Amino acid sequence: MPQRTDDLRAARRRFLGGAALAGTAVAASAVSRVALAAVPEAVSQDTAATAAPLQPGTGRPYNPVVTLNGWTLPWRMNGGVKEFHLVAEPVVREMAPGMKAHLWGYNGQSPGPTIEVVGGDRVRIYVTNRLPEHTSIHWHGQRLPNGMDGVSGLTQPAIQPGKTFVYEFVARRPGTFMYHPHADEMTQMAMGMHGMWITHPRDPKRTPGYQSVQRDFCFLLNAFDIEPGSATPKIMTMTEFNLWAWNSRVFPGIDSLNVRRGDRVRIRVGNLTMTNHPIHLHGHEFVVAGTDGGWTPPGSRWPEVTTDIAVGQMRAVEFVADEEGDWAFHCHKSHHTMNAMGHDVPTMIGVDHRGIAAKMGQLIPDYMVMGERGMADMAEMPMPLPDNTLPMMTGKGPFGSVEMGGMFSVLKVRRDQPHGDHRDPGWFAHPPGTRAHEVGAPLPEPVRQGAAGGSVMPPGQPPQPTELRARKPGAGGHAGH
Ligand SMILES: [Cu+2]
Repeated sequence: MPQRTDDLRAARRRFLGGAALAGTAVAASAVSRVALAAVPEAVSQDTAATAAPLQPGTGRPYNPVVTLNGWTLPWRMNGGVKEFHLVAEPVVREMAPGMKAHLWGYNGQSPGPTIEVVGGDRVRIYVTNRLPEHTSIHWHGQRLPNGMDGVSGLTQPAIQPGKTFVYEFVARRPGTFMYHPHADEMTQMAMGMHGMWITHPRDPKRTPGYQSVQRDFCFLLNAFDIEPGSATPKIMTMTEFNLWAWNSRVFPGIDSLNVRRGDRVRIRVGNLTMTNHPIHLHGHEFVVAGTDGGWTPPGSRWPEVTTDIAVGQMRAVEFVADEEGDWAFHCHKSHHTMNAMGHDVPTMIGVDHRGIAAKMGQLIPDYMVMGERGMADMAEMPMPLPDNTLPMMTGKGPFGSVEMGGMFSVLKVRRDQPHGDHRDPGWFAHPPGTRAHEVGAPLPEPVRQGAAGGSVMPPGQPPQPTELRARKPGAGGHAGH
């Protein structure tokens, strides 16, 4: 049937062209009846850049999210149903410039694309398995028919390699969700298989707890154990991960969050690592406006600058970005703002290494002394690294190295950032007199506490003899003899 094949090809070209060129979903009218009967084309992404928000061209309107170092999956409307096609497959993910990981993901990247729908949408998701083993997808947090919950063995047979399954349900509850396999979870999640799902409110004004924002960001917390010099995660690792990532990116590979001063900002974070992450924002207070269960009643919120996100949880924090500048935004576990390196390095602060390096150098030409003044030298050290390995702390800021890796980014607040523009405005120019700087004046002698006592341990007290008084059981309260 040459005619039918040509129709299909043309429809596919239109579908792909619309998605790739205009960055918008394709109108259902552009796709022929024949093509609609087929499984929709799977759109793939080949870059880890933050895609511009995908403005909905079809279906109910909504304000799209920005997925940090990610993208939103285009869909097609088919008889009033929103149709998506996810492909589970091995991917190569650049975690930061200079380091690529061999992961498993969806549609070319890890994490998979964000899925954005509107409350009340009927959603049909085709899932094709191009992995070497079976899989399934669980729609974490959703209200849906039990048989669509995606737990292989429990609610459905697993999707075997080469097979395509279809899930269909109505997105009932607005909020922030995730998706991930519920088949060989340990392997597939450790390899980077997960994604975000946003259900926008159908009627924002009548959704309790929901407030419209100018900027709506989302990302997942994930973690990998990839040995320096290699590219594939060790899937048996339970606690000793060495790459703490946001959307399978590590600083300085994580894009900044760029907003206009005065914008109301929402940041949605989902945690699919094996530990909790206290996420901390500088310069502003936020409230937790959304959790796994939906939008929180405004009366239950309190201001925070750090919120802990437990394993399997989602949090949506909101604030008004009313302070200009480059504000650090990071996990507050200090080891989570570092990249891969041996974690068995002894603490050497205060150890005098003079002479050691020269002696060792006669035996081991590349020997270098690490950490006797702290570990900050590591950021500057011209140390030979194995191929495909990031330095432990690598970021470059306008005033020198930013001694971090891992779960770290920057909230950039600018008065002249155009509305709706997500491009990086560059580094902040501090107004004169508003930046910490070196003092040139001579230092006075430090004032010491003069007298012994108070909080100072009195020196030179001779040890006092200790008298031991034993009490015999049942001795009627008499002291020992
Ligand atoms: Cu953390």
